[in-house]
Amino acid sequence: MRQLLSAALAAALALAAPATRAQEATLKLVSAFPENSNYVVYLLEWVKKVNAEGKGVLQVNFIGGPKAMPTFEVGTAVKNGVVELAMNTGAFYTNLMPESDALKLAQLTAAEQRQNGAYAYINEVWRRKASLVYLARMLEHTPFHIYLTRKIDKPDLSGLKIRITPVYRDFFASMGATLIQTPPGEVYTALERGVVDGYGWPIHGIFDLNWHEKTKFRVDPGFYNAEVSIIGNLAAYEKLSAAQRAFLDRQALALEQQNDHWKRFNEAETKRQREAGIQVVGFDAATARAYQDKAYEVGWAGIIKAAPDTGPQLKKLLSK
Ligand code: 173
Repeated sequence: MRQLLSAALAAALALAAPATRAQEATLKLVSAFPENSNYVVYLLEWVKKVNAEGKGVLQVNFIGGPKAMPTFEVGTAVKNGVVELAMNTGAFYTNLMPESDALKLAQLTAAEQRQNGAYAYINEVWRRKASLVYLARMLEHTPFHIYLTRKIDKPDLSGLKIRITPVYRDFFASMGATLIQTPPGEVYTALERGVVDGYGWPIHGIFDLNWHEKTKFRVDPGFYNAEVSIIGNLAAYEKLSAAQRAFLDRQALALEQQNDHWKRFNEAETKRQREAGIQVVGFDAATARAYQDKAYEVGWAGIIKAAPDTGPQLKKLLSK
């Protein structure tokens, strides 16, 4: 009798246990941006929603940010399947494929990119070159700016040491800056020690890591279209069941469809900078126009030089 019971129990477990386990997939997620950035706060809201709606189907396990995995290593970790998902930006994984940094040059919204074939092309290139799936753009409607500890009166950065990532390299070099690359987590220390006289960053987020304490000026206008996206490991994505993949695609799309959030946040952050005493350095209309044109001109030239095979098509699909 005891034997019979345990055989029945074993059979029941063999049927039930693997079935429930196979139904629910868990994907590890890391952030290339600091743990205390507004991007992570925003991301964790999404993770909470995904896990509530994905019970029995798919769960996302947030591992951490640069404390768990250095910013510039996240792309490789996703490519190799060490983690399945990341919140990342193209500038942080140009080691895998230089054209990842082209997403900042988009003049179309993420929704328009899904309609005109840009999203499909990005996915084709990301898969082929880096074994990545490009799931959703979670940041847009957001320009980058130059922030400074010293004033300038024309678009000339000669004699200034400026913190960069690949986002700003060609543009700031064209204005004569001395370039110092750091991940976001090292900007405060670089400012504090006088290693840099300024930095590139979006219109929002300078309060997250207290950079406002060291920032005296913001240069207007802004330039480009800051990009943060959810990328995934291709093999892990393909291993999901059709239902799990559809669920993940749907959750990623829903995140992308919330991007008007950034318009409101950017307005609030601009106001907060003003209230914190950060002064705006502006140019006359013609100079401002030339400044922005130059940003795109050298930006695309850099992409096309580094990726002559895909750069021209990306430019065609992402430009107005
Ligand atoms: O670190 C950076 O300045 C950077 O490249 C970036 C990209 C997207 C959003 C915020 C920062």
